[in-house]
Amino acid sequence: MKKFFGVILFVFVLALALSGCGPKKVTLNVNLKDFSFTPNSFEVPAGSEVTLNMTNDGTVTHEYVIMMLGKKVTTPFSDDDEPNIFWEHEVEKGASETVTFTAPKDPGEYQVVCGIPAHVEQGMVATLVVK
Ligand SMILES: [Cu+2]
Repeated sequence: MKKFFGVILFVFVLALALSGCGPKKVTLNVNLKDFSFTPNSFEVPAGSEVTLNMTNDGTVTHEYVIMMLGKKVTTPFSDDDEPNIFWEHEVEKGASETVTFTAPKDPGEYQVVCGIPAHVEQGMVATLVVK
């Protein structure tokens, strides 16, 4: 009987794997510069597994900071903005990194900024559209 349930479980797991009902996977590329994101608009399916290829072509460290839905940075970017961060990653000048994160489950437009002091003010703002 134990073996029977083992087979059932195996078939179930196999069906789940083949049906592709796991999270969608998407890849985004972004170039960080002094002081912009290229591109400056990104689109991902809600809840998807995002692979983000980041290249910092600038002369200083830059960040990719996703704010929570409905939250925008109040310049200057400071401690009061920290609780409103959904996800963030920092890349040193001249470096390239590939990182992954799970996209928000709620559709909407999320503000993306660089959290290094004065970079938002100089134009490091983008949008992540979750569909
Ligand atoms: Cu920056």
